[in-house]
This record gives sequence, C-alpha cells and structure tokens, in this order.
Amino acid sequence: MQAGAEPYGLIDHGFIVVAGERIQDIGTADSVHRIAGDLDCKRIDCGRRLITPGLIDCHTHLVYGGNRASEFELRLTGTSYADIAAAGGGIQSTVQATRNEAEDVLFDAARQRLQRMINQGITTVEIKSGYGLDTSTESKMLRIAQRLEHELPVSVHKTFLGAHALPPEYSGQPDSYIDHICQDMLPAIASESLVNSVDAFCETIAFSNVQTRRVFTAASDLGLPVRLHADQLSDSGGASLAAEFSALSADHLEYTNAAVAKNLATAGTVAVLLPGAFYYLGETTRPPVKAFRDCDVDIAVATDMNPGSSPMESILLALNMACILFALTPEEALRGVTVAAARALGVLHDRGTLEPAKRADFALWNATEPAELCYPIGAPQPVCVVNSGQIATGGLV
Ligand code: DI6
Ligand code: FE
Repeated sequence: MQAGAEPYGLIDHGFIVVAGERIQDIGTADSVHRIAGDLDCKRIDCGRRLITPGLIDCHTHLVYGGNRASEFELRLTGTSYADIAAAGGGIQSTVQATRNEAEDVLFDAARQRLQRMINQGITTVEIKSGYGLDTSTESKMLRIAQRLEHELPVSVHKTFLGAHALPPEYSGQPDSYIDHICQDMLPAIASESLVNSVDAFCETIAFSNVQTRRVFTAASDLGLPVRLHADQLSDSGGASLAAEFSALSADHLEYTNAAVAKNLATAGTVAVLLPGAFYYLGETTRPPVKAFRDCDVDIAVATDMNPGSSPMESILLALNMACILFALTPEEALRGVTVAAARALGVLHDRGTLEPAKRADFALWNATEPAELCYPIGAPQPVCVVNSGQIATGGLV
C-alpha cells in the first residue's frame, strides 16, 4: 500500500522478512536471495497468495449491551431513526442496556464480535465509549476495550464519546451535561489513561456545533486528539469544525458541503466513510467523494459497528459497500482500511503499510489481485492473520 508506480504498491513475487514483532525487510524475489541468504531464518512459502497490511477498522462502537431488533421492526413500519431517538429509544435504549449489564457479560459479547473481526483480517480496531453517558459506565466500556487488547491478538485505540447523546438525568439541560463532560468525566477518564482520542456526535438530534466546540477545547487542553461524527444526517458544519481543531478524522460526512474538503486537506483530517450506516438508514445523500479526491483528502473506510445504525462487523463487506454505494475505486477502498485508517488513528508511522520497521501486521489471502477483496459482497476470510509477528488466526501454509 505504499505510494509508488504500481497500483496498490503491489510487489509481484514479493517477500517479507519478519524479526520479532517488526518487518525487517520487504522486497522482490530477486533481492530475497541476497538478503535472506545471509539470514538464519525460518522460511515460509505463501504460494503465490496475496499479502496485505493487517486491516484497520478506525470507527466502531463494539462494546454495548442488548440489541435493537425491535427498533428495526419499528423502522420498517415507517418510524425514522431520528423519530425513534426523539421518543427516547435509539441510542438511549442501548445506554440503559449497557448501564445495566455486568462488565464481564459486556466483555464477553464484545470479545466474540472482535474475534470475528480479527478472523476477517483486522489487526487494529478503534472502539468508542458513548453508551454509558456517566463516568462509571463510560469507564467500564473503556476498561473493556483495554482488556480486549490484552486478551486478543489485536491493537485497540480507545475513544471517549461522552457527547454521544443526552443522558436522561440531564434531560432538557444539554449545556449542563457538556459542563459535566468537560469538568468531570473527561479529566477522570484521561487520568486513568483510558483514552487515546475524544469524539462527539454533532447533529440536530445530539449536540450543537457550539457544544461540540467546548468538548474539543477541553480535550485539546488535556492534550488529547479529537475526531467527530460530522454531518451524518444534516449539514451541521461538523466537518469544518473538525478541521479547525486539526481532528484526526471527520466521520460520516454525507451532508458535508463539498467546499469544506479543502479545510480537511489543509488540516490533515482524514475523511472516514461509513457505508454501513448509510445503507442501514436508507440514506440517499452521499458524501462529496469527488471533492475529497480533488483536494487530496485521505479517505478511510470503516464499519461503524454499532447496534443501531450499522450492525455490521464485516470490514470486507464495508469495502464492497464503499465501492458500490460511494463509488470508491477498489484501490481507494483498500487504502481506506489500511494507510488512511492508520492515519485516522495517528499510527501510520507504525502500521498501515508493509514497510521495514513497521509492525509485522498482515493478512494472507487466497487471492491473486487486490480487487478480489472488494469485488464480492463480502470477500472470503483471509487464510491467516499475523499481528506483531505472531499468528493471530489461521495458518501460514
Ligand atoms: N452515529 C452513528 O452512526 C452511531 N452513533 C452516531 O453518533 C449510531 C449509534 C446508535 O444508533 O446506537
Ligand atoms: Fe459511529
């Protein structure tokens, strides 16, 4: 996935030398004899298969209680996602279920979901809080995210999403809840090292641009990078706010004005596209992909795995959806779950491409060309996934 003359940065007849948890060398078959000849190493012939960087899902809400099947039934009899939220369902119902569920039970459900994602080639995942909306439940969610990283072969980026919805205790007082986030919740959670970045839901049904700005200011004061659920259901000026704060990413972006693409480019903010939510909510307004392309905005693709708007665990399905629903090329889509997703998590120096000194995170596929990962409606799982030089699932031959 390195930029270069070949599409996808593809190396025909390539080799990778792994030492410990890092890539020591990578190159073509011609040079493998020169380099590996001098090395005392175990050699594995992967038999003309395709190796990609480990896939990175840079936007998920995978720790949650309960499910939203009854809301799905309601939506199919004509009630909209926004109407359900306004009536106290939606995110609020998952908040109740998450508050009421024991930590071990939540952990176990999340572990099973995450294992299935690893089986699909994921080596790094972002996990948001946001179904607690009080300090103890938000911490509980982020502790679970941390424990998942300890117990499964995957890296976890933890995001605090306290400003996801207004909790019932603060009904009618959104500004007081924002005070509470900025003064109490965020400092408490940051002091426990439970957070790598801070997110908010800037939307008519959630928090205003002004309220989001306050959360971003508090995060910046604590030295934490920000990201944003921006312009998903309406143009709330979210993408330009994200750019103003040099956010790591601005996510969704269906209603973003094309003119804001240059702000994202200047700020180095990655545009994260979430075709699963677009599909599941039956949206018709598409993100301004052409403007992102024209302005050289990095475009990432993620599942948005969550029980309400995108109950989808498959990054491979997201790849296909990004191509079909948002007209990304297969190369753009694959960059979106590797290079661009690594940038969206601030780890491109360490992951996202196969390069010497980067982490030995990769997936081995029964495929000969990269587009085979995008072209089916959900590609078959990889043969093997390697994380930090260790086999995470499957086998190498
Ligand atoms: N936008 C989303 O797509 C998810 N959160 C958000 O702010 C949906 C979360 C949910 O419906 O539970
Ligand atoms: Fe989301």
